[in-house]
Amino acid sequence: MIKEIVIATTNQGKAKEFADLLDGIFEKITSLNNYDSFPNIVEDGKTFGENALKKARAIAVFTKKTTLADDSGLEVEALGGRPGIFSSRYAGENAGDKENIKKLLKELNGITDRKARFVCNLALVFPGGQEIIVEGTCEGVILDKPRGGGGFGYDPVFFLPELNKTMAELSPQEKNLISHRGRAVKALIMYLNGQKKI
Ligand code: ITT
Repeated sequence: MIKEIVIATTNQGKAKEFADLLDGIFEKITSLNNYDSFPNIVEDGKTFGENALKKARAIAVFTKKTTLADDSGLEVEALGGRPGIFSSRYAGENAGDKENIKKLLKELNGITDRKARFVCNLALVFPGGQEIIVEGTCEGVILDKPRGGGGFGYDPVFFLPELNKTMAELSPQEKNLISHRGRAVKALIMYLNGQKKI
């Protein structure tokens, strides 16, 4: 079994979720927040999978350690799948979560079809070169104002009708059980355990 894994992210929200999701599976879990410097990776892929693989490959070469990268985002049906791969920079290159949410709500103003889904692609790259990609999704609807203080990103406006809560109103454990990231991690663990071939 793999002992140590580097999560190729600087996003604190993601890093925290991975620390919980992978606890007990790997002995040591670090992220780019543990490194003083690392290569700058331009996310110029056309899909979540391409971007995840690009991040994982670059950081695996840099660290020489097994590396997991997440590329994820929000796809809104009425917006033709936007913001999609541009979710983190939807309102601009240096935009924060609040600005991105504000832009999303403005674009959806007056639109009744609020269906959306979160998508997460994970790329696991081993120092020897083996690569695994898995995907997880989570369906919901976009509210017209934020609710809840948990999670990160678009969580306060992502409503889960079956739970009658936004993603930001779930505990970290509840979010990990049903989220796109939680589902992708489950698929990855199944693959690593040899239960599923890709
Ligand atoms: P890294 O590339 O360093 O991992 P990033 O935040 O730039 O960090 P992405 O390019 O994958 O990562 O963008 C993902 C964005 O999608 C993220 O910034 C959020 O806006 C949104 N997102 C992804 N997962 C989310 C989640 O679980 N809850 C809310 N928003 C999420």
